[in-house]
Amino acid sequence: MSGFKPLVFPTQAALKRCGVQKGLEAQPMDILLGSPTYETPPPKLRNQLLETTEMNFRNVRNLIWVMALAGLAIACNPLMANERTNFLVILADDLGFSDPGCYGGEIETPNLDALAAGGLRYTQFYNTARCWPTRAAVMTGYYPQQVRRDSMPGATRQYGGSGKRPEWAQTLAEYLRPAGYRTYHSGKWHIDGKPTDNGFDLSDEATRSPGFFDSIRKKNRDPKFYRTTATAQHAIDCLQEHAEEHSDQPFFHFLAFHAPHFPLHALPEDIERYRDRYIAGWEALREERKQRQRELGLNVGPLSPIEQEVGPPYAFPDQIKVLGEGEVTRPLPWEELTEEQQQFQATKMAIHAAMVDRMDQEIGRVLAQLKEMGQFENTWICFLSDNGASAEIMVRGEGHDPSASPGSAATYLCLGPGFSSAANTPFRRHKTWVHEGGTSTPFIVHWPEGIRAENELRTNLGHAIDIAPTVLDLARVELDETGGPPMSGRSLKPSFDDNDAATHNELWFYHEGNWALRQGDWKIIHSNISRPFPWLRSETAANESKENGDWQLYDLASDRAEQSNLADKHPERVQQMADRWWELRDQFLHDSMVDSDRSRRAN
Ligand SMILES: [Ca+2]
Repeated sequence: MSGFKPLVFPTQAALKRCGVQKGLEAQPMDILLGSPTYETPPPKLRNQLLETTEMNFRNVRNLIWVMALAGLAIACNPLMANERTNFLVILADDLGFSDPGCYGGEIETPNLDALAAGGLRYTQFYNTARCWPTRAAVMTGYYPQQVRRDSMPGATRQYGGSGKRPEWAQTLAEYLRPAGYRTYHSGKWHIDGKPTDNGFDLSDEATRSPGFFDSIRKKNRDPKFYRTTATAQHAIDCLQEHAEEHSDQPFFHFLAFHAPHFPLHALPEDIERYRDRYIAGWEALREERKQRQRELGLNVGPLSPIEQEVGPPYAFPDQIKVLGEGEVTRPLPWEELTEEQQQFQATKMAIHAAMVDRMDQEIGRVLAQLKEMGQFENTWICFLSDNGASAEIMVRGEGHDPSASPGSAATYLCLGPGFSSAANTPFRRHKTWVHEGGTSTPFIVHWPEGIRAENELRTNLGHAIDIAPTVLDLARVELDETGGPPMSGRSLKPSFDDNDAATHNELWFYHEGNWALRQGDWKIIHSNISRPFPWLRSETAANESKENGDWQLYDLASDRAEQSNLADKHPERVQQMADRWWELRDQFLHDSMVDSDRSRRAN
């Protein structure tokens, strides 16, 4: 790690603390002009600098005022260092594209909606379709296959959930800590190694339980424990300690909720608020969400038809028997379900909604802490999900007691393919698959100090790999990439104020036999409906070859529902994109084999 340049400049919040409020909007950059202390102003101020320069100071009186204000800013802000941008990356687990209210959901998410209203919502932002690969992407800026955190055809080393990153694949925290940042992690990790061995000062990763409640088998069970609340509380504790003991440093916080991943566990009072909400069924909910997306102007394409033949990606027939007559493994027409099945399915969706609702409430508590610290405006906040909503159905952990209240600690329920289809509205398929339903995520960005736009949509292509380079760009940390390949992600900064700013033109996908490449609006995809033997997946991936590629081609500009296969119409394009998929696979395979001697544990 070398060459990082932490820079220091006054912010509007700093000036407000000094009582300099009036007139600031008109001339904040004048302050910077008058001071030799500051090397690079933040984007909002930089634009105003250009405007001010063109004005060329109409008169000397103006200049004197400017110099005086600059002196005041320095004099009353001795701790300029803590005005460097903070970062809060909030990651949800198995949340569907349309679950938050600001993406069309009926679930109450006022805190996420407020972040969207004060910032940006991206409508073409992607994850990797699965938990651990997305986390690796977020934390390193690389596709997970480059850093051995997901399998790919031809990969013979240990990849996937138990793969160990190459030495050069540092985490964001490992970049930021030597640059002066305090680094915090709260919640789920699912990356190789421990957070505190990978650049984080504090983490609660060790506090595990089989579900969202304390273990029912524990003697001294804490009946009040709820994981989502505990995760947020850890984040708040970290921030409070930061304010008390490290306020001269900026911070990076990775807040990774387990919600709303299975088991569906929620607090009774939260479930109660949604208990009767979903009895009209998944088709009705999809139509409702689609209509709300139209009203929000999201422009994410038509509603894809439900795929009745697509059920859970892994088959556990014996486990499903335990769940009783209410469970169904296919998203059948709602009217064909028995009354018992309808009630059971609607209850599961109510628990899912309650989990999302509670997560939003807890996000609100964390945001309130930031506001109390005076850091809300100066913290770059983003929110996303690690994959689409899940069609999986299984019973793990401490098992399922059919006589227990649904959503309580003794139950083990999963959302399943019916209401997962609704959670992913309007897209096709679910977590694990690389169709739009598996890989599309809400992406909310909020940063009043650096982004002028409020309540705006962004259609720029983006991916979880972009978060690390964006954060490092805003933190002004220069990358030392001598030990490994360049990051695949790109800084999203140009898109903050410009919906036409170039980001990616190309995104690559692979997960468990599901392949895709997006180039502009074109997407090729090749996929399997079901892989009932997940324990074979590494061997299966290693043996997959070009000959297996039965590609479909979609034009996402008009067909984000992935319904009209144009492969026969454009065979040359399919061939060119398939070749490109393999070219990138070759590169990623090469990258993953590169080991370097660079010490990544320098700090
Ligand atoms: Ca997940």
